[in-house]
Amino acid sequence: MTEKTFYRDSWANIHLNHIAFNIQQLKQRLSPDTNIYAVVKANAYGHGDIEVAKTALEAGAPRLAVAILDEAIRLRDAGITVPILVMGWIRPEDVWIAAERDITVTFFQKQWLEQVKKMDFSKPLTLHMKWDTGMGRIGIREEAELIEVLHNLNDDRFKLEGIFTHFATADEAEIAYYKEQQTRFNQLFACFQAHWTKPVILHTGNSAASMRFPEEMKHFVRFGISMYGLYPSKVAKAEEPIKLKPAMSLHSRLIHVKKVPAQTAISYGATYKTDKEEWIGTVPLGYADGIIRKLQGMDVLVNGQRMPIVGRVCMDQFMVKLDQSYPIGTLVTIIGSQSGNAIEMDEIADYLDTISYEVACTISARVPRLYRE
Ligand code: PMH
Repeated sequence: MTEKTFYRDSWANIHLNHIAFNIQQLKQRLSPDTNIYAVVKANAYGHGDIEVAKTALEAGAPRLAVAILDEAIRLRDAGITVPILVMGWIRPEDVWIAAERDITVTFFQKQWLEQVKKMDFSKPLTLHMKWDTGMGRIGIREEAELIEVLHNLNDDRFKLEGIFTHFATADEAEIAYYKEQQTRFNQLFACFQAHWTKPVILHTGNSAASMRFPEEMKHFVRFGISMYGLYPSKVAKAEEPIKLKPAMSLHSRLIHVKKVPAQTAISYGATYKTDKEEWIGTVPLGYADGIIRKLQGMDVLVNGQRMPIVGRVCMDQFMVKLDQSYPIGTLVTIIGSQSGNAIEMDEIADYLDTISYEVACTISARVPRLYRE
């Protein structure tokens, strides 16, 4: 794989072989009748959409899913020809390009179908219908709504290929609400079958549902976070239904090291003052790279040991309190392992009171991704 040249000492390693490994783990857990949509939205959760998509396809996930139309078009432009599902809402006036590029789109509104029927496009439009069984985000909720929408599928250009729903709590210890969503899906499906005879493919599960309840999955699952080697929740991590290998690590190097006396202020606002004489290192990563300001106080690894970020994180740099002098160029690991010590993305997520999904997506485009096989 060719890599773009870059001129900075900060980068993310993306282990594509780990992505392939994670897909294989899930495949072994699923019934052979259940296939995988590799979810590569948001630049593959920050990992690089095209590289991850190609790896996932080679590893045996035959289809891709994204959130928005532009993401699907990017994959088509990269020469990817497999089915791609846009899971979010698209504007009726944009369906022509979805049809043109053979991109599957999601629908759930009667009004949307009415508008699309008036649009000027000739190629077939492949559709997946979204049901809101309890997520409360997008989708058909009621049987009457479903029947009305089915009546509006009277256009020769429409091809209803699939139906899907999304679980709100499949990663939690308490599974009653997950079960309710299953029940609601089955009720809507019974209604659907009474009004529609052609075959459709069904997909319900995300990472959590597919690894925790594999026998309940339908024709496909939509595999996102765990394809990247991260568990969807602490509950899923403790249960460990499949083994995962994190695909992303984040590294930089010390670009400046200095010994400062007690009472020396570090960074904007002078919020940190040294207690005594201290070694301070400067790392060329900042909030513009996704090292957000709230990470002040979080540890990074230097020489295999934990050292805290001190003072406010700047746009392009942060400072770290070192235990001794280190040469310029010393490796700093923000996410990943060094000489047996590790800082997982989950630990950063906990520190920020968020989830690993958000940490991964926040690593900005300015950080080069290096693809490792
Ligand atoms: N399907 C849909 C419709 C989704 O929105 C997502 C993730 C997935 C599948 C994959 O889920 P997983 O990553 O847990 O496997 N969507 C989001 C979201 O909207 N916010 O966080 C994750």
